[in-house]
Amino acid sequence: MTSPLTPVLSDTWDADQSWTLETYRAHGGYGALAKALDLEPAEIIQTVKDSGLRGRGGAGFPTGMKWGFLPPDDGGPRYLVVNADESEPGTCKDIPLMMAAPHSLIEGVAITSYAIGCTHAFIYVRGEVVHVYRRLLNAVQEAYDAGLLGKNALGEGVDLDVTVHAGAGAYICGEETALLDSLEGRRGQPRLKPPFPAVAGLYARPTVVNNVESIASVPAIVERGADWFTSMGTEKSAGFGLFSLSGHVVRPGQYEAPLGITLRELLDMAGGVRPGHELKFWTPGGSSTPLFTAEHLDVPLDYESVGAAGSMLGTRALQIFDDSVCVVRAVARWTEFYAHESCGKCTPCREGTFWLEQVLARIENGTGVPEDLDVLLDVCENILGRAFCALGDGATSPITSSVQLFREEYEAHITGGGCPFDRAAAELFE
Ligand code: L3W
Repeated sequence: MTSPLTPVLSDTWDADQSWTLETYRAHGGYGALAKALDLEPAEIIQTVKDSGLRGRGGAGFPTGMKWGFLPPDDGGPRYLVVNADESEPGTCKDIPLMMAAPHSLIEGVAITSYAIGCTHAFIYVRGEVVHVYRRLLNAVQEAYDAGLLGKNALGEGVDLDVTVHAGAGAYICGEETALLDSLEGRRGQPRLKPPFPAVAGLYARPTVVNNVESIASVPAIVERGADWFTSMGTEKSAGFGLFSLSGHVVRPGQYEAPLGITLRELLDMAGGVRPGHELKFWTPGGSSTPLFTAEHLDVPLDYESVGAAGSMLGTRALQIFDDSVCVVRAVARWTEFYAHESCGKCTPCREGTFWLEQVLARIENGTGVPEDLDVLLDVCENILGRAFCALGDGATSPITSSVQLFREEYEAHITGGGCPFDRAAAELFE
């Protein structure tokens, strides 16, 4: 059987000192930038549009279309901001990418900046991951020293400065407008949209905000062409992506594969669920996406199919939970996260996540009452679509889907006065 894997982004990750400019160049790195600088900016934008690349940060918005939303050049600055604030529970693809191949991101930043007419780009990285911050700082310095960044980069008369900025560790700063507020030195809280960042973003100037993986995909698209990219994946979900398998799986890690692959195929490559156990539930795209079960093993992991099956592809963070796991405990834990990370700007999310956490805690510890399930669903209904940003909606996804899929398990906690599961058995295994 030929492997369904398509290593492109992860192609050099196992190379010796893969993060250095020398290794990256030895594998053809920065060839796409040289090619891009011979093209007109509009040609690059058209190639990315034709490739069908969709945002890899969770929403799946078409990347080339987003670039195309920038207003015509008025002589003032316009910015590229890379959202490297990976914080969604289970999502762990951008950090390995930046650790193993920071130059693929920097090359993508350089090409994108040239395409959109930006001379100062920012990479906003999560504050807690100091090792990534350091790696990016070193890689950016290497690129400056090699003349790939700075004034007259590559001798082609193109200027580009890149600033790596570390946030202070708040999930909300992964929301693009909160990220921009944080980058401007304010407390990170989402802004009202519209105006979208493309029109009024950083310092109220036109700004493209893209995820790390989206930008790192650009060099290969420019180098190999839109047709190559669309030859993988599905018609509406083109190309490949990093699928992050974690939890009760024999070989967790990053599996780079075409969109449309199934969890069954990925589990085949990852050694399956841990021996002696069955798959119980999983997240297709991080904790903000409705849960799936073993019934969804053959759902193609593309935006349309996952949506039609009632969830979201999100960040392709596939967290695998086997039959030893109490779903109430898992959902309560995620909800603690959302309540803790709610920025407090809007009432539905601030108050709603607080009450969801309280109700789930009492169900889990055995003091829940039969009405609690209705209370949970009612609070979720009052958050969904009423919160200021996607954090509120995301907090409701694991709750509503788990009550739908595992209602008896919630009821068993309430009628049985506590958790029927053996917690020790649910621990992750080596
Ligand atoms: C100009 C328009 N731009 C939309 C742009 C918009 C943004 C992008 C997508 O949420 C999801 C969320 C999480 N003119 C535009 C326009 N845009 N219309 O398109 O926008 P949107 O609002 O659909 O999504 P979002 O607010 O970016 C992201 C899901 O991702 N998620 C969370 C992931 C978390 C991380 C992390 O940890 N950093 O990635 C997981 O599933 O629930 O649905 O750029 O400006 N007319």
